[in-house]
Amino acid sequence: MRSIIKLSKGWKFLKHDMDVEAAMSNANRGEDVTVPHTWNNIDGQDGGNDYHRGRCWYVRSLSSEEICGEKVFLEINAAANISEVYLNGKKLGEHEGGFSCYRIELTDELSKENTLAIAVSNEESDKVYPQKADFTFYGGLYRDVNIINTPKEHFELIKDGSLGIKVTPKVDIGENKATVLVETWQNAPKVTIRIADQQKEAEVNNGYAKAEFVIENVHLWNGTIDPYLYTAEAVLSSGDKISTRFGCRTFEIDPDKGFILNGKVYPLRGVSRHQDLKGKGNALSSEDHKRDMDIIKEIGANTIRLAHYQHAQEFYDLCDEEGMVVWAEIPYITMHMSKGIDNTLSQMRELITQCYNHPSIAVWGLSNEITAASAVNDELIDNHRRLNELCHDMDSTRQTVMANVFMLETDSPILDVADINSYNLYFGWYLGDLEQNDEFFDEYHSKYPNRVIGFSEYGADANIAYHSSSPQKGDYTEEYQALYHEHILKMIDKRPYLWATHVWNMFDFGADGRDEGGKNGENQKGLVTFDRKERKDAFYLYKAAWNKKEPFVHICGRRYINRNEDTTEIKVYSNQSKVTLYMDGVKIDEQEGEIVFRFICTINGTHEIVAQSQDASDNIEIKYVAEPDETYIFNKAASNVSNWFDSEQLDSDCFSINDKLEDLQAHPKAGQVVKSMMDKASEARGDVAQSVKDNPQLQRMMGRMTLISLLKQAGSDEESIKQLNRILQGIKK
Ligand code: GCB
Repeated sequence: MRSIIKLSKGWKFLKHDMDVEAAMSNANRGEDVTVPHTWNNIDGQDGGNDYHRGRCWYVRSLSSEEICGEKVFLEINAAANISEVYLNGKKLGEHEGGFSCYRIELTDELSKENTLAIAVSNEESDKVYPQKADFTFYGGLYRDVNIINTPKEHFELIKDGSLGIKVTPKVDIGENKATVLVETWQNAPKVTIRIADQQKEAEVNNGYAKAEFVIENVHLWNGTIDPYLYTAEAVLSSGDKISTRFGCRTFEIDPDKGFILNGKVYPLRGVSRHQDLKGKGNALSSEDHKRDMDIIKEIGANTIRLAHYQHAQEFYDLCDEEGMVVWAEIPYITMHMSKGIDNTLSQMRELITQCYNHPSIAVWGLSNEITAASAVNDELIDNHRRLNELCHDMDSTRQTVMANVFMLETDSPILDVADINSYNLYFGWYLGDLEQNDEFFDEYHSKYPNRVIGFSEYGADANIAYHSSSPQKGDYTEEYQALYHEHILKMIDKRPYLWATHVWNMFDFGADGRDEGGKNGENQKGLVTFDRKERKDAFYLYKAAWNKKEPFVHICGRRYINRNEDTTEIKVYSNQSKVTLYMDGVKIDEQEGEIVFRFICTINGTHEIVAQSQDASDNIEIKYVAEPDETYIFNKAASNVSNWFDSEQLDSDCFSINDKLEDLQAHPKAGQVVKSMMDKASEARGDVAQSVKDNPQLQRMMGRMTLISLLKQAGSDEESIKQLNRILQGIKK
């Protein structure tokens, strides 16, 4: 029999680097912690990019009840980022990579008294990914640590964190049957393998065995419609037994039709997820994972990009159970490291070994925005080729993909490596206009009609404290985020060839390097806040479009209470076809439509607004105020500039900051002014400015933006903007 014992209590934590002897002798002075644990749950979320990145220790003794098997293994489900395991002071192993499971056999080293000491480090490294990315690299033993006791004859546990069992279903949709290959690894001569009501005995050769089964009248794993799961089980005569779930389905991806599940077009529309939570970091409980899944189900998504690394097994399990189609990936992100090639390969090997049986996973992601801070050269392409081959060698059933940064030229040779492609675009947020998203995909699709393309990231930050009736890019209001997503939702709808689309991000997440939008340490592109307590308006936009099951109406702007205007727009998102609006009990209007319903109300005091459809209703309170509520404005300077600019009389024969960069650059004098301004900015911004200079795509895009929008984006101060405008007004067009 196998027993799995969770080592959650009894750990002493030492937040200092030291050798193993010192860790063991100082353990009693350590802090009592329970695992899952991270030491960055607070400092990794408060901004300043100054969270503790070091080598720390977890020490714990093992009781004789815990180590009761003929063979004893330690299972670490994640140790971020690099870890070393010591038993009674002797080093038994180490692991590079903070997101996958690994196991170490303890049997031969066990004594009467046993002390386990694990050093875990999230220090900077030039060979283990991730090192440069927009999220906090929480350090710690942040997933379960277990002891696995087995009989002498047992299934494989060590190699790349193997499950000991691999299941490959091949489905014939026309014949309505599946051929299922089950492979197992063990140190026994024979194995019994079962699926459904069938059982086979298999001989073991060199530790390897296999059996093939045919399932007639196969019950398909059919996405969110019917995510049916089978179980495969393997047993040894020693009593060691393992099981895994699997699903029978076919995935195809077509350049025109997009994603096809079990022979039917099945547009993948969903969200990305990071594995962290306000106050807890990445040390999540099962309830936390479950709640995330419930929220993703509520929005009606049918796909999740599990970014930017391997997630907890229990989350992939939830995806299997709920029918989510998953994009799984390794943290090969932002910047290639010459010394990190082996690490990309080992993280991919572990990801595929450990996640292979999940029916939800459709694609393996090779990298994310890897050309953001690295040149496309032979080494980068070669690293991707090796990853791509590894994926295909290990898994002949799934395709590979990359998530590319917007400034990567679409004719770059790196786009030929993965089977299919995807771009992360933020037009309408960081740079450019919303319509540029549409144009990008139209151009791509007409230029490369035979290539599969998807939209792997898009989003806009919103702080739920900020509000506006005239939302604008960069204002961090809940209203701009909602408008942004309204545009993208329509854009996606008109382009069914997009094989998958993923909102960045389902939840706000920890990015200690960020201090912006009125919050420190958070990326606020989530449709839901970091603590999961508030769903932003944009959440309901998608819910209205995707969730067909639960009738609802949602009135936007429930946090935008104080309104400095006599007439105000009330916007309702709903999956119903008719919505009636009432103010203070009086019917204002009734509208038929889809998803977005807009009403105008005249206000003069405090009002109760009610939206009603046949099966649902919602209500909010708003108030007329004589002065704008300053707490709703993030960037007061930028809003001052806008107010000033609106009231300024501009000489339209002369240039101004309202002109597009490319028009200014084309004029000898105005071009000179802009160039000297940009050179100054370059000096101040180093890296970023250099990559803008070297990038024709980015330059073209900036050329189409007005100078004022670029200045606002760059956070220029009010006085310099005004001064620049005065200079440009002195130059005749
Ligand atoms: C990206 C990255 C993601 C960031 C996101 C952002 O393209 O892939 O890791 O968090 O942009 O919000 O800037």
